[in-house]
Amino acid sequence: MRLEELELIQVGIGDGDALIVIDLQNDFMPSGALPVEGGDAIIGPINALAEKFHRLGNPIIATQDWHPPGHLSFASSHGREPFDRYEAEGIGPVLWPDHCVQGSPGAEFHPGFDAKLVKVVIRKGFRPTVDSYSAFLENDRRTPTGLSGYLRELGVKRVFLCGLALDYCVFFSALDGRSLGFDVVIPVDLTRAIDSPPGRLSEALGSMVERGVKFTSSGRIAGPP
Ligand code: VGL
Ligand code: ZN
Repeated sequence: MRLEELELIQVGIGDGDALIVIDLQNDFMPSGALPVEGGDAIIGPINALAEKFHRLGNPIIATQDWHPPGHLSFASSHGREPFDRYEAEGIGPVLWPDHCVQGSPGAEFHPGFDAKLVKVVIRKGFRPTVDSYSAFLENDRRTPTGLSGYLRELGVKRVFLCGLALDYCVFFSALDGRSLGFDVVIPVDLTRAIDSPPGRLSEALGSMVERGVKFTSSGRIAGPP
């Protein structure tokens, strides 16, 4: 499935909606360690959407990939090359360049991201041997980040997911969000994909559609007057 084939819905922000901004960090920007093409182009439009949520009093949550040095998802930890295929419990399907190392400039939010509107930052991927793509569950598929409990306590029923990368962290967050009982909407123009290994993005889009994830665009989201 291709991005152009997605059905995009019209949607209004209402009670029970939260915005989750995934991994808008320097290392995922075009000049970063794990560059996502066009990753910087979505920052301004994400700020604009966050402003709408903020004005309506709806919560905004951000995630931050936050790895210790020598994390097992790094190719360098295995003497391998970035993007080599590698599958192990909690790691894979490919190995990554060293990225988002705790406290490093690459792990910081892009300076253009308006992080002052964010209520809670969920840091993930800090256990040395387990990766964490999803905002909800680590890659062992068992350990919660605490986000679903937080959202439930706020009365959140539907999450809008944007940020990086569409075929990894946004993808797993979307599927886990569905499994945990949330409606999930992705404004596709506010995301970008890694698409490695090849075909990854189209597979991810197919799985998300199958699981009832809805897609929209920033222009189709009605905000406050
Ligand atoms: C991500 C690969 C490795 C992401 C994080 O944010 O999508 N991808 N770590
Ligand atoms: Zn990572």
